[in-house]
Amino acid sequence: MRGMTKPAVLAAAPFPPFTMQPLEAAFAVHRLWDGLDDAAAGSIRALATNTLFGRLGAEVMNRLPALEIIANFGVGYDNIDVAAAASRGVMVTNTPGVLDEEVADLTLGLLLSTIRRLPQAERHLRAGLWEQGAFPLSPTLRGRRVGILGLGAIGKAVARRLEGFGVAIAYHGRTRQEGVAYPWYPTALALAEAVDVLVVVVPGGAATAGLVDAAVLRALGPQGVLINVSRGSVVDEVALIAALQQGTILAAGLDVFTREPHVPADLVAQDNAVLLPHVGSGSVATRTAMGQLMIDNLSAWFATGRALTPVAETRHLQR
Ligand code: NAP
Ligand code: 8YV
Repeated sequence: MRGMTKPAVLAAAPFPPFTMQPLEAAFAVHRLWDGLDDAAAGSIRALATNTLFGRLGAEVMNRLPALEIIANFGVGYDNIDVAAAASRGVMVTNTPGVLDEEVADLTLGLLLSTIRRLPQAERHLRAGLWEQGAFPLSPTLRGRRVGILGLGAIGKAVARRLEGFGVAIAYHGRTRQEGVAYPWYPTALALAEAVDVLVVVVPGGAATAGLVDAAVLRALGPQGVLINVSRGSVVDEVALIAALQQGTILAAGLDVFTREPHVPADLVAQDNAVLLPHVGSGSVATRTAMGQLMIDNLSAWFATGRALTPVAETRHLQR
């Protein structure tokens, strides 16, 4: 781009240095958290944002009359009002493909930690309690039936791993998938009735809000284990806390919460919950790949008018 003006990009969130540096090398980057005057706002052609940054709605887009593209650092884009973007002709991109295996690894780690009570066992040792007695025997993954709620890119990577663990697999999505041999259930409730582990990997947003409710938790049953790596909004957190307190289900492993980074004290107090601070994709290698794909989407857009990984709702805006 020597001799050419670099496109103005607004960073809505502070990205890690391994993303910020190449972003600033390629574009004229403005930082939203430093404030944005009207002249700068008028020059912004792209917005780079982060799944964890918070809701990016019409009010922000309205301030940016030259906005062409919003590039998300993350595959889930429930943080972006895509309808508002599409109605303004603004392209939206996300980061599919580069994080599936990492998130699936974490999901299996969380599942095993939750059922075999690994964090609790480690706390037992560190507290010097082993000298006083063995850690209590745990429940088992053996003989369980695992339901995957959302058999998409990450859900399939989870299923591939579960096959190696020799457990039965079933799934629910809005449609039965051609060429998938696992039993399909038409509702989340029907899936929960058929399994005793539910792994939640659907996208967040209005369509899935509260999909795992008190009835689904009841159907999972007293030996049931809930694993959520999708979005906190998918699970009714109040109903989940009650289910953990009352033994309606056995245990839960959660990487995501309704109001991150806040985690309700009643959830933290539960010994039958394993809680992680949204680290599914959180390795240096995978976050670097996500940042690079976000930047590559912007570069491709400015060079060719076509994004690399547009979200479905704005795919028609490819030039
Ligand atoms: P994906 O490939 O789009 O798969 C999503 C799956 O969910 C599809 O199989 C889809 O099947 C199903 N689904 C969508 N809407 C549904 C609904 N209303 N009811 C039931 N099923 C529905 O997405 P992905 O790449 O696997 O990512 C899934 C989500 O994981 C992301 O959106 C994000 O929220 C989350 N995530 C979390 C982390 C983390 O760090 N914890 C990291 C990455 C992603 P149908 O179309 O047949 O319904
Ligand atoms: C990250 C995610 O936590 O991709 C997603 O949807 O939730 C995660 O990969 C996030 O994007 C990092 O900010």
